[in-house]
Amino acid sequence: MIAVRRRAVRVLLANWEGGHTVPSRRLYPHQWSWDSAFIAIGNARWSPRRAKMELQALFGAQWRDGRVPHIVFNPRVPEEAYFPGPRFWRVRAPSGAATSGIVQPPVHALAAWRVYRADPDPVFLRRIYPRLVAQQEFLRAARRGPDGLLVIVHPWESGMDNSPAWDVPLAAVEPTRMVFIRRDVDHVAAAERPTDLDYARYVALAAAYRDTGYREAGAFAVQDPLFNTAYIAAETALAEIAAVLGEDPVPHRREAEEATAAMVAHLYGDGLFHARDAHTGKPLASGSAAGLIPLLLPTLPDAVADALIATAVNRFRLGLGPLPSCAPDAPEFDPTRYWRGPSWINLAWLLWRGLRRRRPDLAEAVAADIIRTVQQAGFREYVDPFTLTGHGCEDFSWSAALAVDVLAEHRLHRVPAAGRELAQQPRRLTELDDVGDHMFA
Ligand code: 2M8
Repeated sequence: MIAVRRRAVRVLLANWEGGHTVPSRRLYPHQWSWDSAFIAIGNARWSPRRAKMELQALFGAQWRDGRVPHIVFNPRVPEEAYFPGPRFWRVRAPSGAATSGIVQPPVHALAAWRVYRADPDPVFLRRIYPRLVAQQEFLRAARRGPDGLLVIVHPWESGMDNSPAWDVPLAAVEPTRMVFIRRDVDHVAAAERPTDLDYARYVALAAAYRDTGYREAGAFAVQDPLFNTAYIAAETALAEIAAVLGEDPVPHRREAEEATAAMVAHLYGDGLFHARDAHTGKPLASGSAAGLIPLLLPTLPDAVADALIATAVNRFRLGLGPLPSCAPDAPEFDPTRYWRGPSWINLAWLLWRGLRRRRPDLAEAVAADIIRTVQQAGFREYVDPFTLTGHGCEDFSWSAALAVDVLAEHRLHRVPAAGRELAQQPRRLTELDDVGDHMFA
């Protein structure tokens, strides 16, 4: 276990850019929004200082309207290193940083709250709170429909880019005629990534949104259960943060309750939450694991939670192996292609958090699978849920960070006594010593 934690911290150190962490040195050489939240959650366990810097760097590129862009570009990285880069997005944050103009699931308040819990620093909390509130206000102002649900305008905003849930709405998007060079397939086998046709549609959608000044949804407008859950979990975390800061937590709690009720009313059916096409009002039934993530919500009705758990066990094989990103019985399931079946540690982590209160036994199984995955495959971007063979890039930051978080929680009651004593001894790790981080805190 200690070896896993050390290896994970080494990945995080190697991907550290001095103020933020890249998801992967070659495939994703800039700062990504929800990656940074997951990275901060893991870093809080060994270097709260880096965890705070990570979130502060991201929110340093927040736009005036409150949006937190999904990529903050590193000016030292050449344009050709990643597509679509700054020349495509053509926009800068007030800080001067080149950014993208779309967003990702707002898991940052949850991250900030966990960072504070690991290192109760009121100055950090006081600084970040208004920024987190502004992030939520942007989503309410720009993305909320009359039914109370948030809309995403690009598959990249879901974080689960080529999820089978997007197949139908994406098919309605006219692929771009622009000539572009994909950089992702220089680093990862094309068979594990979205197709060229998917990419031509992603680019068309992003360009169309850009051309409205990043204001008007185009052909793709969907209500995603994961994105909406992240938003509600953020309100729940903001209520905790507000209470510490002497602000009023009640509006955050009320918002979380109302938005949960809206999700149940509009996105729930047959034991799983489903995305919905905001243009047509039609559900996008897909077997995506995004539909299980609402288990995170504290005011989810018990009957709904029980049904989700039954689905997780029966359709997603929970307890038998790592969580697939798509139910293996769905016709679109592909165990090695990106978000269409492989197991991703961030989804497993969210489910782990969601199961802890209701089904600690299953939560324990999910946590054990996360650790088994990284022990067997290393910190790969995703793994085949049946064979645990690693796919996508290596040394992927959130796989390392979230494994550190899971281990931190499990360590004291899972690691045998001798291991525990060892863990409490100071260790020499010179890269860490000089910055005051604490490997085994
Ligand atoms: C993937 O998405 C980017 C586009 O944002 C890409 O494929 O180039 C997704 O897995 C996304 O969830 C993740 O945040 C990003 C960086 O890890 O990579």
